[in-house]
Amino acid sequence: MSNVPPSDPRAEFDFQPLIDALLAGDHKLALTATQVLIDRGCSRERIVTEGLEHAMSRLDDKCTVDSFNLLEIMLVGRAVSAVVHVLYPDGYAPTEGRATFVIATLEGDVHDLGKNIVRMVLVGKGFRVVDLGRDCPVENLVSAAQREDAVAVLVSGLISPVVSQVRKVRPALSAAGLGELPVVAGGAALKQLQPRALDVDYVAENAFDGARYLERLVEADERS
Ligand code: B12
Repeated sequence: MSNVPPSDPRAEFDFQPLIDALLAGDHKLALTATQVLIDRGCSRERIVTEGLEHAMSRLDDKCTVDSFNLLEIMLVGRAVSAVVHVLYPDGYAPTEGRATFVIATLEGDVHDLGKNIVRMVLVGKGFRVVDLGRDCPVENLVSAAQREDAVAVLVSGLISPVVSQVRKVRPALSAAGLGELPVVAGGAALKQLQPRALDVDYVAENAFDGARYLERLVEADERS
């Protein structure tokens, strides 16, 4: 550890014990390592981006179309979910939020760890988030946006084939009379693309970047 005070965003933390525990799929050890980071003053944001995301990116070669180690990846996924639960426990946020978002991983894509983090970060900021889960048809996303009076629609995408689903969101919203509703995308397969290529308003680098964009959006809406 450096001498920089822990509250300083430049403070140095050792994320390796957390990354190693996650990659070993050892959720108990991962929780211990997370607690050490929290006790030393590390922010949730850095635990997610420098711990969880970093560990998951190292799993690339175990989860390709050719090679696929389901058990190992699921154990890591369970450890990630356990850490997320500690960072954002149930009841962490008010039930009545200041604005509502709907979020989903679209049809054909079953990845949901990133989406779940986005939901918890937004709930933690006091927003109401309606989570439609994974493998969600575009029609369900649009009808939920209408029913819940959402102020933005959020989509998460981890596999390339889901890009074509994302491109259907805006036309489907327009057909339902919600063409002005902002659409925000995120996740490994989508963040490589420009908003225009996906026909969305914003492509987030990570959950926190997306949350900052949405906060600015809601604040501008509240002022007008
Ligand atoms: C874990 C994992 C799985 C798990 C998923 C478990 C789960 N419940 O999610 C399982 C084992 C089920 C799985 C399955 C498959 N997987 Co997989 N998987 C991964 C892996 C290793 C990690 C993904 C992850 O959870 N990352 C951690 C999270 C926290 O990161 P994230 O999702 O990016 O989210 C962060 C940000 O992007 C952001 N974010 C995410 N969404 C959104 C949305 C909004 C609105 C905002 C604001 C922000 C935001 O917030 C998060 C926190 O900051 C990736 C490799 C990788 N590097 O991504 C491959 C990967 C995504 N999988 C891949 C593949 C090929 C598959 C399979 C097709 C394999 C197969 N042979 O069947 C299947 C998919 C089946 C399907 N139809 O969906 C490929 C996709 C390649 C491609 N471009 O298409 C990858 C990239 C691996 C690779 N290098 O080839 N997988």
